[in-house]
Amino acid sequence: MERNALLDKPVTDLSLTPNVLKADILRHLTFTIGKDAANASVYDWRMALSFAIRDRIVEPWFASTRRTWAEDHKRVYYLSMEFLIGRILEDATINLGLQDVAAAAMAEFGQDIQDLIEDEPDAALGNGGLGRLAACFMESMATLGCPAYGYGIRYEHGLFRQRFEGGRQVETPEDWLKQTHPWEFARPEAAYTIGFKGQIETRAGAEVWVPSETVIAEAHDTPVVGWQGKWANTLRLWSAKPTTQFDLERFNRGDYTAAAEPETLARTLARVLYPDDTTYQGKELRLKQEFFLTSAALQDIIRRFLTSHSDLKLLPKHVAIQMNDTHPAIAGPELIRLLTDDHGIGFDEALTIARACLGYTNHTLLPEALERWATFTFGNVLPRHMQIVERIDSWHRRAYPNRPHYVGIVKHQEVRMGELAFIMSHKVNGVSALHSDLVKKSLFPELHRLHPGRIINQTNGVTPRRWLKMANRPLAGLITDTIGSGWEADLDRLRELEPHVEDAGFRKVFDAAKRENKVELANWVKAELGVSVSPDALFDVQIKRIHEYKRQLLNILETIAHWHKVRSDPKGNWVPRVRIFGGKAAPGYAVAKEIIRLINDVGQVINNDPQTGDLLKVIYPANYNVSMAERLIPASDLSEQISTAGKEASGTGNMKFMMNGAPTIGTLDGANVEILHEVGADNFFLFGLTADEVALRREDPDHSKKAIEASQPLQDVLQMIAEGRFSPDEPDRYHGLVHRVWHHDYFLVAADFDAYHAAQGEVDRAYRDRDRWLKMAALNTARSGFFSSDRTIRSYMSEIWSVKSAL
Ligand code: 26V
Repeated sequence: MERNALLDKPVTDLSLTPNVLKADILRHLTFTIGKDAANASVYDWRMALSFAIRDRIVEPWFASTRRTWAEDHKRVYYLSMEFLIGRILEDATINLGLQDVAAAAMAEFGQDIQDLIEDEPDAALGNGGLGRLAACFMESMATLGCPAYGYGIRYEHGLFRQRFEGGRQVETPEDWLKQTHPWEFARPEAAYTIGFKGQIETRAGAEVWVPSETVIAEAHDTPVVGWQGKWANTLRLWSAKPTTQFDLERFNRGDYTAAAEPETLARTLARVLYPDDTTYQGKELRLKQEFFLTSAALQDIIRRFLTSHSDLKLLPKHVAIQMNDTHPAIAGPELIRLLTDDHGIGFDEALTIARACLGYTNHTLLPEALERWATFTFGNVLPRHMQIVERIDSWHRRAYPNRPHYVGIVKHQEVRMGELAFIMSHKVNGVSALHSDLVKKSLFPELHRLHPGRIINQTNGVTPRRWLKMANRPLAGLITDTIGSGWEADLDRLRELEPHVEDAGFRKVFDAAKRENKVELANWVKAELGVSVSPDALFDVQIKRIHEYKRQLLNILETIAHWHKVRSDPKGNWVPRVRIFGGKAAPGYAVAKEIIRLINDVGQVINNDPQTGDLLKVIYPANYNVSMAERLIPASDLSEQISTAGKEASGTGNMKFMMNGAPTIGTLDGANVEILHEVGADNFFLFGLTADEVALRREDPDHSKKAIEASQPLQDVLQMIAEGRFSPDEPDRYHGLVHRVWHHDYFLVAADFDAYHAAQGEVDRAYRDRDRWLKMAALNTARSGFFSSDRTIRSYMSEIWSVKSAL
């Protein structure tokens, strides 16, 4: 298509000098914030800078939207209950290429831009991997010029804040919207009514849903700008408003609580992010949140489609909808409902249209995290959808007469959201090679047989703009000095570093870059925790949600074994280590909380042991979040990815460490398998049972007892914990925990202990050989190109969405 030159012409000039930007900042400080430079606080300056930067995004944003309309591009709609964005200011500034100009402008106002950057609270609208992946995908879609909208919920409170009291996790509400959030635009005109409960009535032969509760979903748009500002997409988050402000009639009748019901529902709906990604609980409010997001998104999608088209049969040609896990899986029935009940299309045709639009990504195999709703709850909250789900299920049963009787969407009075999402999608994907294989073999074996080719793999990735360019300036600078610029959007080019790895001069600078990050982290640890750590020590880091399957317990047990060994020979040639932990436990997950307490208790003892001193420290800063990851990962020497094989769907932190030159100690799980493949066995510390061996080992009811009896170091460690060495004020604090390792060790901590201990010994040996270590570290960076989320998104675009770049 011929490009209209006007579309590409920016209204304002993006090429900026510090003086132009300075004028803009001052204008915003004065007229938007209403402050005088003489008494502006860091917050005021951050607001002024953020608005000045935001102005620069609006241009590519409008241009992108105009071009999408003018060229009638197919659009991607990414539906996700979580977007774990983190801070926005620095990311946007870097993608616009304004970091130096902005720093210079702020310096002239006497402000250190770093202070402003760190003043911004994280947008923490997610729990962990799944939400952070959605944020990386948004950035990559913008970078690649893939016309896309992210749809989510504008939670008033993001993931809780974590504190430690006596080593125990204490949660407090997160409050990111207390201050002005300068990145969004409220769109009160983009509002939809969302219904719940009520009855189905038959009117003129047609079924009509008459909800008894309603709320309004109101849009808030955040532009997401890609690398070099060439394209920008929209993250549209919905907040809830009451349909009727107040029911005066009911109030006058004395029914005060009922009068306030619409307001109460609206106030609770988007109030808080569910913080438990471990165990699924059939909570009605969660189902309402899921429907709220999904219905608002689908109404918005159809409205936009009908602005320029009239035949809804053509929807799949113009619209691709991705369901991020089953959380928005109500999209299948809701799309059918809108097409049939509101637009008069027949059921079979509506089902065909819906399935051609929808794709489903599975992110977990853990049975306890799989969503299924009691038909009672589901039918009560969404009575019309219950009918449609049953109709989909019986259609599928008839269409596939070979379907075994035990397979289906509605079974044992439950609606299984995985099966629903599968049947309503044209493509189902796992998030790493191993995981996708297990999705076929163990999660949906029968559906896979009935629909061969529907399940595909899309190995996760992370955005190198945030996780390398922004988070690790020293290394990013070295990369650009060595291979030139352009790698940021073409990460396979990091391979060009490989020949330099043999160059001692290059290794020296690589080492210096890592050290600079480590010194900075050491200073931060001192300031935050009051613990001194040496930047010459090996920084060994495990940061992720606390889960039994991720095995932070294995890590801390091995830490104790190591401590025990060092104490027995304090003059030995030990590699000094700092074992760093970070992560939150779901508030109701007692076992995970016990592990947190143990790590902190062990840290107390080890960090105050004069015999081991600088040789071993245990550091666990509270409230791990995206910003903390950006600080820790570039300063890491060793990446801990030690989940029980078969349990971690992919992992994405593992990729960030690799990019930042930290070799992995890990099991053959999730994307570790592909990291090992890319980096080579010489540059990866592999240990532990494979997924198949795990399954076999579990058949022996005494596997943990046998493993412990065969391992003196593990016996000693468990003995020390059981005796109260780390809880002298309450010696039996960990009796339960020790008992579980002996007798109920589902995640095979004991079975993998010796192999992990040995692999840690390998790490020490490799670290002592400076040249060997630096080569390993640099090769990890050089071979990490595959893990750019640009590669992942290109693959979704061609294999699932059939969307072309608009650039
Ligand atoms: C589950 C649930 C259950 C219902 C209540 C709310 C809720 C919220 C979150 C989740 C977790 C979904 C699974 C998840 O986060 N999976 C992670 O996805 C990452 C991105 O694909 C992947 O790297 C991690 O290995 C995987 O654990």
